[in-house]
Amino acid sequence: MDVTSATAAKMYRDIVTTRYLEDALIAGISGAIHSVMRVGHPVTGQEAVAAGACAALRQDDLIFCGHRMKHWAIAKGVDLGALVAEIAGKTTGLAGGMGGEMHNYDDSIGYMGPTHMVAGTLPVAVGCAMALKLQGGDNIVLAEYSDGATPNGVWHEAMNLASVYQVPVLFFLENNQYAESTPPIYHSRPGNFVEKAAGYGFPGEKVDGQDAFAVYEATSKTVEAMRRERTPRFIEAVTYRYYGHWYGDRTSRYRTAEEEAYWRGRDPVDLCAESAKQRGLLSADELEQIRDQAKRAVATAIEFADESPFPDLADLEQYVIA
Ligand SMILES: Cc1ncc(C[n+]2csc(CCOP(=O)(O)OP(=O)(O)O)c2C)c(N)n1
Ligand SMILES: [Mg+2]
Repeated sequence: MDVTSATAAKMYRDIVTTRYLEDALIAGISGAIHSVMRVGHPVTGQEAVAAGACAALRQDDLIFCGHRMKHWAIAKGVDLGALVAEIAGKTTGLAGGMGGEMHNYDDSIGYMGPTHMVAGTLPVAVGCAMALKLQGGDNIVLAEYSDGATPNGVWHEAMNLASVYQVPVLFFLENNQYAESTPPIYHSRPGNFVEKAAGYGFPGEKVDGQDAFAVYEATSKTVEAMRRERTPRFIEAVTYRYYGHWYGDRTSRYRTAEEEAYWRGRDPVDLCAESAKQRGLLSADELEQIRDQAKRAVATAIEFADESPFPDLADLEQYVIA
């Protein structure tokens, strides 16, 4: 499949933007933001999964994601300032500062967001896919989740319903190989997720989640078929979470230094840059330009969030509906 320079540039921009934003959040360069987001979930190491998948989508395709969400939000095209402001609990955030990292969306670009409940978005994604099928267009729903979602009852129900109704939902497993400190071997048999999805009648494949081009190519092919056939599909992208489950988690309690070093040696930023150069799509200068722009965009977004106000105490009941 031919990849254009514009697609390569978008993937690289999304990957480095996510990396710089996460680096900044982890370093706590912003006091206001850092004080609020300590409970958050770092996405570093997993950037190419979202960048590759979203590059294969259109704006009118919908995505749902799990709690580890920043790379998905960025790759689907949310306003970076509004994303950071939401993480910081500011009124200018995607959800007015009321939702934080785990409750936010921007339906104008098809970013339907996460929830805090593992696997919680999956039945909603199936319902949306059903609506899209009834509306008669060719857009699709991508429902991202990680390995820890697969033993949940609601995952099985959602897979089953999508299969029974044959709706255009792409179950997209971002296998970062841990649910908190638990690897899949302890919670999921068989360990082969493609086989597991096939049990529900989903055609699927496994891709290298560190390689944005591989993810893009697999997702493009899959989505193309879904646009024609209006049926469910499955993709597993294998990736790795560089940091702990949350910012304060110490991975040395459950992972080896050798394992971490192996995965850091397959860094999605470097792999994307190398592929883009080797394929003749982006020059070293162009890659550097993209990195500079991304650094500036992250700095501007953080400044915007820092300067934005927190909600008033009086706003507390505004969104309470029961
Ligand atoms: C239904 C439910 N059960 C348990 C939790 C607590 N919890 C939060 S994140 C998490 C691990 C999820 O692992 P995975 O789905 O692999 O996502 P990852 O953190 O790797 O992105 C758990 C058990 C929860 N939020 N929701
Ligand atoms: Mg996981």
